[in-house]
Amino acid sequence: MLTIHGVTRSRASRIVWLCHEIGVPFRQVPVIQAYRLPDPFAADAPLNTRSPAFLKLSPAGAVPVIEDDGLVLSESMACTLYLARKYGPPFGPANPAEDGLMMQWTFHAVAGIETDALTLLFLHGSGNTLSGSDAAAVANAAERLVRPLRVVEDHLATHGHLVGGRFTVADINMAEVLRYAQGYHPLIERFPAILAWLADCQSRPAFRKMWQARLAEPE
Ligand SMILES: N[C@@H](CCC(=O)N[C@@H](CS)C(=O)NCC(=O)O)C(=O)O
Repeated sequence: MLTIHGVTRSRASRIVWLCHEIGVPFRQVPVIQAYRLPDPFAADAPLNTRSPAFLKLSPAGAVPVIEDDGLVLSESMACTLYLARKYGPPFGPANPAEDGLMMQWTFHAVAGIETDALTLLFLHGSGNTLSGSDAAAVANAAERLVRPLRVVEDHLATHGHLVGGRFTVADINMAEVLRYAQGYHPLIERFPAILAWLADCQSRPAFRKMWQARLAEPE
């Protein structure tokens, strides 16, 4: 059976969401991020990204990692694209052209959006009043995000979905990254097609099931 290593309050959420969409059963090992623990090396610390047992599986010390039919795979987007290709349409590619487009949108999310979107989440989303340098970091991240989000906005406004006119792994990968910027209203409200599409994506039963599991985990 497919094993997902990583708590749902991590990028494992993308894989869990996709598995619920496809209907593929999985076992989840709740490896937690070391930085969320007071002492990840304590004898009674839960399995975490600095635990020797986990480092054997993932020398980079990051979740998620999956194991499937003897394959050990890290990098969350590699995991979702692998599973999408393995199980095929409707969530995966029907042909090499769709496969290329699914990779294109996934790389656009990871290379062009994720880092700055995480800055918005961690700094603005903390709810703290921002100091001068943090406020500047948020403003700069938001400014850099305008161009890549405009590309997504224009595509969604005319096509409704990212690939193939249907909901696919590309939507999951992009939606999970855009979720980090979703709470930063001065930016996201400039993109109505993205907002409407995100609402649709996040109202899907498979997303909700993943989200419930995430909320059930300790913060
Ligand atoms: N590019 C990687 C990033 C993996 C990553 O940074 N994971 C975080 C959690 S979402 C992590 O494990 N951090 C724990 C640590 O750095 O110790 C991916 O998409 O899988």
